[in-house]
Amino acid sequence: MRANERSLIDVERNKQKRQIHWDEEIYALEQERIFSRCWLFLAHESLIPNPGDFFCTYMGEDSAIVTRDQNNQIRAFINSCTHRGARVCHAESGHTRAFVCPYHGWTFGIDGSLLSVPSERSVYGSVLDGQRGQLALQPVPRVETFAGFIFGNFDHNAPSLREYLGDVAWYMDAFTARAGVELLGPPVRSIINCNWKVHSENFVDGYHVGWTHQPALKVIGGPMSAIAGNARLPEEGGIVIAAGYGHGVGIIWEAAVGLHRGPDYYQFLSSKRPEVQALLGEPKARIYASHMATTIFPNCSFLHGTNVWKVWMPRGPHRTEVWTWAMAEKDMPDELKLKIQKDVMRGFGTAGTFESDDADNFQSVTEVNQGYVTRHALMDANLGIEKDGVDDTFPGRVSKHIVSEVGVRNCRWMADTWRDEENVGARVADIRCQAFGETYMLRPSTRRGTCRTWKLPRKLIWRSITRSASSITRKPDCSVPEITGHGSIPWSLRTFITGCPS
Ligand code: UNU
Ligand code: FES
Ligand code: FE
Repeated sequence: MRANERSLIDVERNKQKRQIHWDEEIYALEQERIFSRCWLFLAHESLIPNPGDFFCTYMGEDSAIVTRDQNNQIRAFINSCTHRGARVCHAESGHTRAFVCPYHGWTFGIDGSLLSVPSERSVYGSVLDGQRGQLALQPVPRVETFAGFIFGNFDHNAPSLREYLGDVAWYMDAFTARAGVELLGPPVRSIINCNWKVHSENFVDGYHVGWTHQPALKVIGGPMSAIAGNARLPEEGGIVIAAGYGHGVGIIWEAAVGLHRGPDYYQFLSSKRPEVQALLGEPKARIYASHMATTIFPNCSFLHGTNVWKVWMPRGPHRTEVWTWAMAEKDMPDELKLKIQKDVMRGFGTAGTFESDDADNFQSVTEVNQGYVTRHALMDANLGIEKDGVDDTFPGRVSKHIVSEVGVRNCRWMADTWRDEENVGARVADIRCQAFGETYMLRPSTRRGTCRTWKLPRKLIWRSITRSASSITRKPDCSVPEITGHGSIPWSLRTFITGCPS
């Protein structure tokens, strides 16, 4: 396939070929060029609080183990034995002194080092002596954290996590900088029959919220119900931000508590807002009281206010595994954390109200492309194009309207990766630096109100929209119960959430 940027993305008219949601070849390129060199969310420090704790996840389709070693250092490895390649750790998470490979018993330390090889002297003699280092579990070369969120990157030359997060970090301060946050685990897991991009894009799509979730919004009531059916989409109701490297943020002002019932979350936020104001100033204090939907490209999204943290894991072009945690501020009372956990699972767990609405759309915009003619047609991402601009206070390319596809138009990352195809023969590292360099330079430096970005050609990648039923399939091998009990979640609630018989 010619993964030709021009043939897949019309940057002048903000159109994208629907093939990007269907074709195997594009998916293979995404694994190579996006998931093997972008920063990928792995875990949160709160999920592995003690030395010896580990959490298993995926980076693209690569199985990975995140650990806290004996020196309290966070590390990540490929979850595959350096002997014959078997999966070393089969648990989802837990606490251990070592990982013993089930195949032949090679044993690795919590820091990835090769600790022992059964019958080594008699079967290997001294052959392995010089290769101990090489035979450690393959490390993920870059592991960095922001606000306790652990990210990994396979690319030695990638910019720092902080630089990669860019303006998203500025927005995340609003709820992470005061007391810090934690993820309440274990996550619920499901598989949705859709392309992974549909998810990450949907979380910067405020347009669907009122329409797709109309019934749920009406049932729940509260400030967010004003947008039910998109009956009112007041211009001053929010802003949408393209935040560099493909990230996007959507804010609905003063609506943080929108999807929670009862007064306790509202009371908590109100009582802490002055602290946020004193620490970070008014713009971030206002964000703290607002609802904020964000995608950190390419594999995670969160909802501040609704307390949702999700990771998207590609499982082939037409399938995505989704893990959902509740996110809480560390100093919330336990009862509030439990309430948040219930609210999150009711709305965004496997069988959640919002989740079901969304999953129907996700599946639909993927599977409709099975049709040959459909697949070669276009999607449109022009919503809000006339309002793309800058703001003196809020960084990024800001659309001053409650809904906009500015975050979708911003996703030029994949355009860069596709362009690489035309540089075949150049060293991979050069290609990658070029892509990063260009993306980075095109990021607006808007904090001082200067922005050239919107004069540049608008690059765009994807877009999604609309619905059908029963598109969530429970992961067949449903989650094994936690043994070490990292999460504060009681077993009965976990059973309710996952639907796993105990
Ligand atoms: O963008 C979203 N996914 C979202 C925004 C969901 C609920 C409320 C607001
Ligand atoms: Fe792990 Fe052989 S594959 S010990
Ligand atoms: Fe939604």
